[in-house]
Parts: sequence; structure tokens; C-alpha cells
Amino acid sequence: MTVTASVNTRIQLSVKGQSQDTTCSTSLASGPWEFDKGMPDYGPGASVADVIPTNSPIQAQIPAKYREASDEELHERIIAAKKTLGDSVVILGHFYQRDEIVQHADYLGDSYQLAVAATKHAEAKAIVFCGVHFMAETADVLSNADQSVILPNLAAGCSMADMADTDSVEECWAQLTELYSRGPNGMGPNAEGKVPVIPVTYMNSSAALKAFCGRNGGIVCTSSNAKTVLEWAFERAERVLFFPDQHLGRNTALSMGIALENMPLWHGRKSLGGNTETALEQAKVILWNGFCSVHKRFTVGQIEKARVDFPGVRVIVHPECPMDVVLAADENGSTDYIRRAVDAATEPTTFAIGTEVNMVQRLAAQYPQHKIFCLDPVICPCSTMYRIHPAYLAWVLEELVAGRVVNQISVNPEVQLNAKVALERMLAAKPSV
Ligand code: CIZ
Repeated sequence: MTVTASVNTRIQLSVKGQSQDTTCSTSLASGPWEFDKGMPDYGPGASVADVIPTNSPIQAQIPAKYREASDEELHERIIAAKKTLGDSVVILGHFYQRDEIVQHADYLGDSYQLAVAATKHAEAKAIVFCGVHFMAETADVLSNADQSVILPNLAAGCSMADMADTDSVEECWAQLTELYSRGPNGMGPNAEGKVPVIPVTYMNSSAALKAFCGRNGGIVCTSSNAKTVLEWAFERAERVLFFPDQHLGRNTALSMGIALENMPLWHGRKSLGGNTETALEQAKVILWNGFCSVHKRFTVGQIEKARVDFPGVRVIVHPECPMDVVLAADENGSTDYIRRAVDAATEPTTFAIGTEVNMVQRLAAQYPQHKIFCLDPVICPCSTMYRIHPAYLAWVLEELVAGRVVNQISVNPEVQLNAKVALERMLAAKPSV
């Protein structure tokens, strides 16, 4: 059996000096378990300085038989365990996962598509989410009470999601509430029926923050429906507090005609987030100071180079990229948008894509009629997604075969209830015509 060539293979070759490629960190060549048990970063690929926040879950070291197994052995073990478990398990693989994981997934998709896919499998007692922590939480919120959601490596978090912790957001909300309630209607609706502010959280956030939105009249958005969700919010509020990703918030608001001067940036730990009262009163979208370490790497210079090297190139970037990059690209959209754009191209096309490298390389392999490359020439996978190594998948599956559920992600019932309210509002929101 040959394990398919993947970003991982390229990393191994480049670290051994056997290819021209460069990686963002030589530690990518290490097994993620080298970084378990509380090392001070997120492990392989963490050259982008994704610091693990205090009290985030720590993965205990998995048994040596998994750490020491060859790629082929792990592959066979996963297949065998999955066969034994049959319909009692469903494996979900995010677009940003490595191929060695994706090939075992029953579903490949974005975080929301995957959580919804899991709800179609009531017969599955275990949902193994090969993605990151907030995704497993969302699956737990949407799944049945008798299903266990498992995250193969507990340290697979999302540094952007971690940039908005509940305490800082509550603190921000208290300050905004104090400011806006000085108006004639307090925090109640004005003559047009709009309240002063509504919280909107990106899917890449903890369940606790989704619940915060549920409790405070707010809503969740994904990168596919951010505009629809902002329209929903502006029908109900004069302004929006958008977290954690400033770039998705800014890019979406800009595309809706909102001026940059009406989008102040909120810096946690500073009074009024480092803004003046006037700026917050004139705000339409208050942006949290969060970002994705991978999408932040894309630059206008890379786009200019792609245009020189490949005249006619079609540049598509993710809306988590900085605004200047999104403006310089031909198109921007979610992972699913990017996948569909490539799939829909009828003529051989050159695509330069600004999103996570595993997904880009997979598209390149799936659509050989096109030339598809990642805008960032350095191989830098999402360091937290990369923690889902096949060794962890083999381990959680074999534990299930032995009748044990390990690494279960359980969202507390009250949080579940309120998070579901915010997710259901998102589902009910319809695009304006
Ligand atoms: O929601 C997701 O899965 C992410 C991280 C991005 C996207 O565009 O799908």
C-alpha cells in the first residue's frame, strides 16, 4: 500500500534537503507528540507563534505503539478499526486536514457542513471530528445527546478562536453597554426598532462565545454567509460587534459599502478597546483584533508576482486574508466557494489560491486540467489542524473498538442551548434579494 503524496510528504522531503520547497518551520518534520504535554506552542508549523492560551486542553502522550508506527501501519490500523466500528462511527475531515487523514473521512467539508453532515447519522454513536476544537464543539451542540464527539488531538485548537476569550468579550460588552445605554432609549430599540449593538461571532469561536451571542440577541456567521448575517444584524441593530476575525469582518463590511472609518478595531485590555467614545458612537462594525495566522501570510506582493509569472492567472483568496490582499485578488470566498470555483471552471485555468496549503494541493491533484498553486511559496500548513496526525486517529478509533471513548468534547448543557439559538438564527437568516 502506498500512502498518497501530500503536503506532509513535501515537508519531509524539504526538511531532508531533497526538494526545493521551503517550510515555515523545520519542526514540521517532528511528530506532534513531541509537542504534547504542555509545550509552549501549538506544535509543528507553529512558526507563526500561535501561543497556546493558559488552561486550553493539553493532549496526554499517546502510547508508543502509535507514535512509533510507520505511516503504512497507521493507515492499515485506521482502516481495520473503521471496518470493525461500521456505522457506529462517522469520521469528519476538514478541508484543511492532511491527505493522510482525509482519505479516511466519510465527509470532507468546512466546519459547518461537517457539523450538519454529522446530524444525518443518528446511528453513529461516535463522531470523530478531524478538525479543531471549536468545530468539535459545534458538532456536539448540533448532534444528539447520545452521540459522543471526539477530537483526536485535544491540543488541536484554533489560535484565531483563542484570540477572543469569553472574559475579554464580556468586558468589551460591558463597556459598550455602558456607553450605548446613555442614549435616550438605553439598550432598547430606537424609533426604527433597532437596538444599539448586536454581537456577531464567526464560526471560528468557542461554544461559550456562540452562547454569548445567543443570550444577547446575536448570531453566528461562517465565511460563506457573513454578508447575509450582517444584513440580518443591521435590520435589528445600529451597529455590530464582530469577533474574532477582524479581516472577515472588515472585508465583508467593506463589500457592503461601510466606510473604514466606521469600523474601529477593539483591542482587549484597553479602555474602550483603545477607541474614543465618538468613534464607538459613529461605528457601524466594531472589529475584534483577531486574525488567522495562516491567512495573514498572504500578501499583495505574492499576487503581483503571480500575475507577472502567469499572465491571465485567476487569483482567489479567503476572506480571512487582510483587506489589501482581498482587494488585489480577483475573487474572495470561503473554502467551499474556492472548491466550487475550481470545479466550475470549464477551460484549463491557472489558479493562484490564498488559503491553507493542504486544501490547495488537494485541489491541484484533483483537477490536473488546471494549474493550481498556493500564493504563499512557503509550505506552512495550519499548525493546529496539522496536529491531527494519523497516529491520533488510529488511537481514538482503536479505543472505540475497545469500548472506550477518549478525547470527548462535551459542551455544557446551558452553553449548548444558547449556542444553538445563535446557530439557528444563522440558519434562518436569508440573503437580501
Ligand atoms: O468554516 C470553516 O471551516 C473555515 C475555517 C473556513 C471556511 O471558509 O470554510
